Parts: sequence; C-alpha cells; structure tokens
Amino acid sequence: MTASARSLEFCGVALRGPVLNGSGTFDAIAARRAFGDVLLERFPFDAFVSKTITLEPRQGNPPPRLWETPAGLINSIGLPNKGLEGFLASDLPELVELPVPLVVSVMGFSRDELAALVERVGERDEVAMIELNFSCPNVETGLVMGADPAETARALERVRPLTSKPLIVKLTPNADDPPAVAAAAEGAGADAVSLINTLKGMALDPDTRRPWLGGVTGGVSGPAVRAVALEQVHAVSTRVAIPAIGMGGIASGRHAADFLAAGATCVAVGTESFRDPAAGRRVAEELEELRRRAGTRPTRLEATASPSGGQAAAFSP
Ligand code: RRO
Repeated sequence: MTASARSLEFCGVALRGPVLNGSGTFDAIAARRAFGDVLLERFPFDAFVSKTITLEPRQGNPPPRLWETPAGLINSIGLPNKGLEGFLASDLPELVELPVPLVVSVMGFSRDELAALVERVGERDEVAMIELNFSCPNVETGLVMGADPAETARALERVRPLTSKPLIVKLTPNADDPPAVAAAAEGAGADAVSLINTLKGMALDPDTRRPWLGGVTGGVSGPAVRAVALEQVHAVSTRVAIPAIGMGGIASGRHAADFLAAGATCVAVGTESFRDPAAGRRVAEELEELRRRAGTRPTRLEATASPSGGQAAAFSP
C-alpha cells in the first residue's frame, strides 16, 4: 500500500490517511524517548493531536486517576499541562519533529482565556489546525461551553476572527443534543467537529464503597462507548455539512470503517493506544485492507427509503 492510496484533504490540510489519535491518549514526546527515531519512521497516526493545554499550568486531579472497566477505562486526569507558555517553549519544538501535521488542542475556562490560547497558538506556522476542547468531563466548568449550543456559538464567534487556521470543535457526549451543538459550532464558523469525548462515569472502591477516583467522577472511554459514539457520529454528520473526526472505542479497521460509514471523514484511536502503542497504524492498515476487499462497494452510510417512508440505514462494509 502506498501512502497516496489513503491520502485525503481535511479542512484544506493534506493528510496521508484518515487515522488520528484522540487528544491525550498518546504521548508522542514520551514515545519518542522510549522508541527513538523509529517512532518517526513508523508514526502510528496521520496527524497528531496534542494533549489539551490551558492558559495556566495545571497539576491535574489527585490520584488515583484511572479505573479499568470490563470494556474500557474511566479517567479522571484533570488536564495536567505546562500551560500555554510552557507548551510553546518546551513541547511544541519536539512535536514539530513529528512527520505528520500537528493539531493543538486548547481549552479555556472563559472566552477570554480561549481567545488568548487561539491567538497565540494560531500564530505558529508549525500548527496545522486547532482543536477547541469544549468537552473535558473532569474539570468543573469544562462542560459548560460544549453542552449548550448558544455557549458554543458565543465561544466560536469570539475566536473565529483571531485565526485563519481550521478550528475543530471537540463535542461532548454528555449533552442533551450533540447535533444541535455541532450545528451551532458550524453556524459560528467551525471548520470541523470531533466526537465523542468521554462519557461521564464513576467507579467505587470495592472495599470502602467510596469513589475510587481522586476526582470522584471521570470519563468513560474504550469499547464500552463505541455504540454510543457511532450513533452520535451518525446523528452529527447527518445534521452538519462540516467534516467530522469520529472516535470512541475504535480498536480495529472494521471499527474505523463503521465510523466512516456513519459519516466521519477521519477517525481517531484513543484508549486502544494505551494497550498497543502501534494501534493507530494497525487500524489504518486493517482499514486499507477492508477497502481493497470492498472494491467499488460504497463506504458511506447509505440512506434508503424504509417501508414506513422514513429513512433506513444500510452500512457497508
Ligand atoms: O484531562 C482529562 O481529564 C481529560 C480531558 Br482534557 C478530556 O478532554 N477528556 C477526558 O476524558 N479527560
């Protein structure tokens, strides 16, 4: 398979393929230290999305921060990061060495903070796109912007004039109406959406029956959320014209094909990378193999008339 067999354009950015990482699920700087330059030669993703940064440095939530469920993971990481200046000074120079376009994920606790982040990150030529994380489940005010269409639109309206770089809005599944939030983002100038972030959840210590996680609640990811994510990707892609990056429990090429069939333009691998750091590449190769085998069969969700006159879905492959 040649790289060009899978290449595509996403918001005007050339990608060698459709498989990204979910923000915060692959530490490329630590991986480079562990694996050396081999990581660059066989980088698992077609674009790299940074861990979300905030304006000020953060320690994150108290431990424990992770709980494994039978089919997934609950995290309560709480956005630890070096802050904008620390990121620009020490992480960005390392991330620009990756052989793929860089997406920087940012989160503001207010529209002013978000504006400062977008303005400074947007000035950097090394950054191809900016992801606006309106959906972290583990900080007190993290859900506010992304759970409400009007708040989402207000935030977009504030930052849209500050950069010409593509803006991707990361949607929360913990909202009444994710497609309405996506439509509000689109209406206010977002170039793309990504979904889903984690679903709110919790776990109890089996001995004490008290919350296991230091942050009390956390975000559920992995295979447990895949069906929910697929439905939301379908609903959002049906509602908006801007492209979507679909994610939520993707661990194989078949899963990736499902998300593309449901309407996503790209997919992201998240929790599976903790189990297998090369999962992104494997998913891409399995996806390519499926596409080869499918030949000319359609790959998008096909809408066909149902006997009731409504829409029935036919997925392929
Ligand atoms: O750092 C986190 O706790 C975190 C973030 Br920013 C996010 O967007 N989603 C998540 O599950 N955890």
